[in-house]
Amino acid sequence: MTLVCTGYEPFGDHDTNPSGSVAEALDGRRVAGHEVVGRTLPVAFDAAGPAMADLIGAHDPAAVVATGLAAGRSAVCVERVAVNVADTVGTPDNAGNDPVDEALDSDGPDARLATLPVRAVAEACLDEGIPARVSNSAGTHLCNALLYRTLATLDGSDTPAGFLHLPSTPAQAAAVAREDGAARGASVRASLPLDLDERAVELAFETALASTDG
Ligand code: PCA
Repeated sequence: MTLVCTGYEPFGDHDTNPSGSVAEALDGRRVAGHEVVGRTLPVAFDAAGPAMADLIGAHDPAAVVATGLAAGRSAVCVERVAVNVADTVGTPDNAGNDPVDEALDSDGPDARLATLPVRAVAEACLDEGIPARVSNSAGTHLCNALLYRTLATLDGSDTPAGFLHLPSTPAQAAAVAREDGAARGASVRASLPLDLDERAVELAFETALASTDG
C-alpha cells in the first residue's frame, strides 16, 4: 500500500513553503514498509480538498499526513481538530479567495477530529529530540480546511489521517529577521530544519500504522 503526504506551495508573504519541500522529499521513500506518495497542493480553498480526494481515490493509502506552514510556531504541531470555519484572517489564498467567517460545509459537523493518534505522534517526535506538541487549533485558513475535508473524504474508513503544522525553516526565519532588523537587536522567530520536519512526518506514519496494527 501507499502513504499519502501532502504539503503546499508558497502563499501570502512566504516565498517558499517547507511543507511542499517535505512532501517532495518524501515522495517515493519507503516508510514503515509502504511507499510515500508526496505531493504539493495549491493554496486554494476550491482546489486543495478535491486534489486530496483524488489522491486518496487514486492511491488508496494506509494513512494520510497533510502538512502546512505555520510561521511563528515554535514546534511541529500535531493538529487534533479541524473546525467547520473558513476565514483567511487577511491572507487570501493564491486564487484570491478571502472568506470571512464562512462554513466549509453548511451541512457538515462543527468539527472533525484527526484520526491520527495525535498524542502518540507528538511523544514519538519528542522522544527523538524533535520539538513537537499537540495543537488544539489548526486555525481557520486552508490547513484547517484541508484537514476537515480529508477527514470528510475518509469518513467511515479506517485509514488514519491528520495534519502537521511545520514551523518556518531557518532560512525563512533569517530572511524575515533581516527585514525586521535582527542585526540591530530585533527578535527572531522560531524555526526548524527540513530534515526534522521530514522525520516528524515519518514518525507520524510509523506511529499511525503501529497503532492500526494493534
Ligand atoms: N499554511 C496555511 C495554508 C497553507 C500553508 O502552508 C495554513 O496554515 O492554513
